[in-house]
Amino acid sequence: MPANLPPQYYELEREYKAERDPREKLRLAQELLRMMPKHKGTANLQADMKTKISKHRKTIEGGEKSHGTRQAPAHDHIEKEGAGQVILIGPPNSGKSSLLDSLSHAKPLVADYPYTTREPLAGMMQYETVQIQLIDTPPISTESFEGFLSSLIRNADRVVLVADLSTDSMVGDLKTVTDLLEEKRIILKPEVTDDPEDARFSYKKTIICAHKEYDDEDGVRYSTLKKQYGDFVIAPTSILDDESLDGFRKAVFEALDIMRVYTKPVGHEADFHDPIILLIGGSVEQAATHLHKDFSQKLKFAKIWGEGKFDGQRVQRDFVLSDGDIIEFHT
Ligand SMILES: Nc1nc2c(ncn2[C@@H]2O[C@H](COP(=O)(O)OP(=O)(O)OP(=O)(O)O)[C@@H](O)[C@H]2O)c(=O)[nH]1
Ligand SMILES: [Mg+2]
Repeated sequence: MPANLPPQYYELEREYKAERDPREKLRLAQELLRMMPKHKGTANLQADMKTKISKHRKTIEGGEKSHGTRQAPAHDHIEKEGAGQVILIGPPNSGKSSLLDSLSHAKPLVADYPYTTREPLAGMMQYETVQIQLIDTPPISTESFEGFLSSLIRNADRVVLVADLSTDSMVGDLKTVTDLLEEKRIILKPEVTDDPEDARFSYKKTIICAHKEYDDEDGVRYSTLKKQYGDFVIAPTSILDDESLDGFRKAVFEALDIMRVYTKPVGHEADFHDPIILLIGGSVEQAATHLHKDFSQKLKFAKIWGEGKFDGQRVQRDFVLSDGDIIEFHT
């Protein structure tokens, strides 16, 4: 029985064979298996690919666990922390490290020459009551594209593309970044859906940071950016302007499409320090499950305080919550 594989399969298989990064190789192998039509004619191929997937997994785990020998730290994966992981990417010298420096306690190297950052660095950014993880990265240009960047970007919840408003090469530099990402099958989009247009690509929800805004005399470059990237959320920033940095925090939070729900034990005040983070549209049941799986089963009803509700309004488990709601569970 012929395998009857689609042409995209062979295209992806070529990329798979050429790929050197083990995580990316694993991802491509999984994608190839997914693309394979599932019938008798592909049974051997399927088995073969499953073995390869298992081998790639072992290589990655082996690399992570290997002790005794000193290994370079793996840069292609950063453990997620906080309410979301957001990666700062962009052309050389655009101000990615300065942003992380101004928005977190991390201490990245900042310098007035390009190619300063060689390794990714994470820091936590506070936005009101939540912590969001930011990752600073090495620059992307025709001269340099670190192999680990693709995995880091794919794994992040959101992307911030940092545009440098102090330079005339802004538009060209950004295009270089998006072109190089496309070669790695990563597409930056203002909005993404659960249903990818083309399964071979990774579509990443992105906002644009219009950085060094004070160096854009008469706002010409900002207008150009607006024209070229009008569908994206654009946050103008400068490390010299705290208000602009607050605007950036808010834009990043909103881009994550998450909300905060505060819990209130019966007879006590609400706890505003450690909100439950849910995706927008989350229900009372999801909030309960977030606390504990069993807890949701025991739940009889909840009382809610928040905008557009009566204080202490009694609601059922399928009630959809909003950002900032206070919830009191009754079991
Ligand atoms: N005027 C102005 N300069 C800034 C701003 N933010 C950063 N810079 C300067 O821009 C230069 C580059 O900053 P970095 O933060 O090192 O830039 P980067 O994007 O991390 O650079 P690479 O790691 O080399 O890609 C430094 O001289 C910073 O002081 C800003 O808001 N306004
Ligand atoms: Mg840097």
